[in-house]
Amino acid sequence: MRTIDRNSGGSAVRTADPTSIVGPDMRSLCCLLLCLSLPLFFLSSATSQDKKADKKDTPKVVVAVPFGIPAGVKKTVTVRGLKLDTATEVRFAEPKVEAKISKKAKAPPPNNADPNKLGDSFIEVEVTLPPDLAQPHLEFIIVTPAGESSAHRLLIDSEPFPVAEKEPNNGFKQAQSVSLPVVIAGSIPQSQDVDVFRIDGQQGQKFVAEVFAARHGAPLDSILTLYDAAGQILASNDDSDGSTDSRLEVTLPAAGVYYLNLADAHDQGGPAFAYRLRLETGR
Ligand SMILES: [Ca+2]
Ligand SMILES: [Ca+2]
Repeated sequence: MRTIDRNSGGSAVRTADPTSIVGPDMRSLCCLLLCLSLPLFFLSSATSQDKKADKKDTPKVVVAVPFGIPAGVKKTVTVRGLKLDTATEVRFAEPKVEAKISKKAKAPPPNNADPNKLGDSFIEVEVTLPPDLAQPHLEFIIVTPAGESSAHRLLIDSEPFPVAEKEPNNGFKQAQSVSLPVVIAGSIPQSQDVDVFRIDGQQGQKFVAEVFAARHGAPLDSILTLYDAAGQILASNDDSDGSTDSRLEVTLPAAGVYYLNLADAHDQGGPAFAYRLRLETGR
């Protein structure tokens, strides 16, 4: 005999048999729920497998060079990464950005290098940022038939604009003279390249040099070395603050000429080995 439990709002069915808490209706309900949940389980399993397959084929951005461009003028940005040769669109979070893919190709890394660090393909994109942007950076994704990449950051350069590194600058005699403060945009395009910058310092002046490369996805593992005019090493730094990017800070011992050398710690180089080098003085 079944009674309606009115205390529970009349919706629950309870059997009169005190040894059984599941009556025939409840068993039917359990069967129904099981039948409904099994297809859901397989559907969910299939969906996660699809996601795994998607993840393997979805594009990935490693680095975009240059790291930043000014607003209001058309610039070419080269994006290296995985599966980019099938890219159909570069989509910015800001809808007023114009971005057109002008070239795409496979480009396997040399000497069996890790494609996750150097990419296996690239695209060239003609990008025009609207002139009235106030933020310091924008994010974009790459779209291919297999999916979308994660967001990657493109800096919006404003005045004073970064100074371009000028070759040849491979030793003290060829050092590129720069005035402080400055941000230098450069690269280590082939193995064993070094970039040397010449600065004028004051006695007791604090000098800070910081590389931004790995933090933008570049495979460059920078190392900075500061020399005095006589070629003696004053300071050196490979990795700083949990990154392979370098930073050194030194109080200059005398007024005069100093040379700062930037190189790859493993003497590697390539088109993606871009960097920005910020040089500042303080008290
Ligand atoms: Ca050089
Ligand atoms: Ca380093």
